[in-house]
Amino acid sequence: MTTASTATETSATSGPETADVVVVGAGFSGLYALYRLRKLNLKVVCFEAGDGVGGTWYWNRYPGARVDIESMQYSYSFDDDLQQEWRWPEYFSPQADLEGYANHVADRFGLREQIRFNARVNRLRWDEQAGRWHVSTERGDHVVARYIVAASGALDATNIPDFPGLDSFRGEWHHTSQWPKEKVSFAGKRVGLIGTGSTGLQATTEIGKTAGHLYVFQRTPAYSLPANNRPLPADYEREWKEHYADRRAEMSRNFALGYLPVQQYGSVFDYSPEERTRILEQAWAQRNGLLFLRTFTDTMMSLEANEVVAEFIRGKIREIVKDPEVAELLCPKTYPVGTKRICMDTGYFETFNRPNVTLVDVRSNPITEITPTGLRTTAGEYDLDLLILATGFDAVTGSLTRMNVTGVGGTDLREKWAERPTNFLGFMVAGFPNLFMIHGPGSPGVLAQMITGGEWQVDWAADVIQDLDRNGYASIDTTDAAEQGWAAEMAEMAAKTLYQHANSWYVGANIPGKPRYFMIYIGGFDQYKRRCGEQVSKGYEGFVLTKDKRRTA
Ligand code: N01
Repeated sequence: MTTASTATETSATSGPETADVVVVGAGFSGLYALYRLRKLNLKVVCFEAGDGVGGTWYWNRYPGARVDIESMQYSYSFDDDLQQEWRWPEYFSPQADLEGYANHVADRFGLREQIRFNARVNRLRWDEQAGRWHVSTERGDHVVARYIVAASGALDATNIPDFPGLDSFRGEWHHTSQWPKEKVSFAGKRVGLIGTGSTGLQATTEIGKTAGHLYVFQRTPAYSLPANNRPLPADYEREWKEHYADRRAEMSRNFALGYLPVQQYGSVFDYSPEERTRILEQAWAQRNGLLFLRTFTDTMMSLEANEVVAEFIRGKIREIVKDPEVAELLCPKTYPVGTKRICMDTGYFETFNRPNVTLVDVRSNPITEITPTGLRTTAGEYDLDLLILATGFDAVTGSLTRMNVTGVGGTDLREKWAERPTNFLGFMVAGFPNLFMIHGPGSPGVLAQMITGGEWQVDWAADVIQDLDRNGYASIDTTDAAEQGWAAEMAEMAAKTLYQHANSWYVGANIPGKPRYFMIYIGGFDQYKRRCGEQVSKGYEGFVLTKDKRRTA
């Protein structure tokens, strides 16, 4: 631990409202942060851009939006009464049920009164002299706080590609993550949908059922597995509830914070081609989505092993899709399976057997412009009444860099991260004291089950805040050296995996000009927790703690 002793006088408090902590975002992590920090008797204010709670599950209300982790797991663990009383109707919940759950939690724990809704944070400024953060919102709030917990979301900052002519489109258009609350009708309409990631697949499947005609503009095909979603049987729910404590404990100890009671079969190459196919067929039929990738131990470690699994999935696509040309276009061939977030679907490939659905290859014939009446590619023109952008997010860093954050010496976070989003332990950025990121770059965030991961990160930040207060420290920062060490540790682990072989949002490749860098800590949540714990137990090694002069004088 390094300690410094700089002036930490308080700014005049007669001006803006003051708080101990400002939480940015009332998604699942933000709600838990409110709950947890309030227990420390801190004054906490939460700013939320939307008019309701739920974060991702508030914004992404497009048709077909559904989680890809079982709801018995993808839910809060902090309160046993909550997890015993809440009932999930299906294995994988639709958006409405997740938003309903977030609202229930906000009401049950009385969190709503501390949340300022319709208040998008558009400025975070560190005042070095006072040792305080100034937080401003688009609607004019100004709060001065000691700490920030940025629970602003890893998949929050919308990516709207710079399509020429988008503003000229005379029909209705929506990005899937800013979907209107009012029902959008597709009946009798010519609908265009750009993007075939997890969102595009789910939306296509649902919209294809009712659209007059649906054109799906695909640049890169996705690997997708059957979700095998269905109503949650009562005995399954009962069994989970009886064993919740043990299962949560088991989940908290593993790589992805998931409950993974499935057999792994060793290397793909331990088996003959016939045996592999038999094992994969069984997994395809029985394993819910993501567990399929765990069938063999080397799928995510060896290109050759990965290709066996990838080709099995292509075989399934060719079986399902009747038109062989369309099937071939839907087969992903340019990146290993699992190196972009694997999708889960309920009839996506079957959708392309419908007469009212057309797949358009915009890899060979790129989109050139949006016109007042539709969309033009280098090969043709499509008349549309409704256009949907399922074009993803400026992931992991976007929600932070778009907030206009300045730290010590007025350093702008965007400039600091121009080459790569350096930080220490995925929690803190050097020169931006007292700002804790949740699910930010450098953390396992999106590669683990995010509700439980968020709970753990919030707990860590809350424990640190408590520790600082107890020991008379005013601020915590980290150092460039610590950041470099963490970056090297992350890069070394990422280099051993296949993730570098895909142009994914994990590496920022989906945003023009974004530095290409594997932003996620890939060592697993179990190892991540150990590493964070080690740094604290070694006396906050890698951090700089500054004494509160008023308390030591
Ligand atoms: O976004 P994406 P998403 N011209 O970035 C295409 C989570 N999630 O919202 O691949 C044409 O994956 C782009 O093409 P390409 C999950 O973690 C979870 O679908 O860049 N196309 C791609 O096809 C997921 O990974 C759930 O060539 C353009 C698509 O748009 C993450 O959110 C559900 C284009 C974007 O795909 C993001 O998923 C939904 C252009 N200019 C989301 N620009 C579940 O829990 C982009 N594209 C199930």
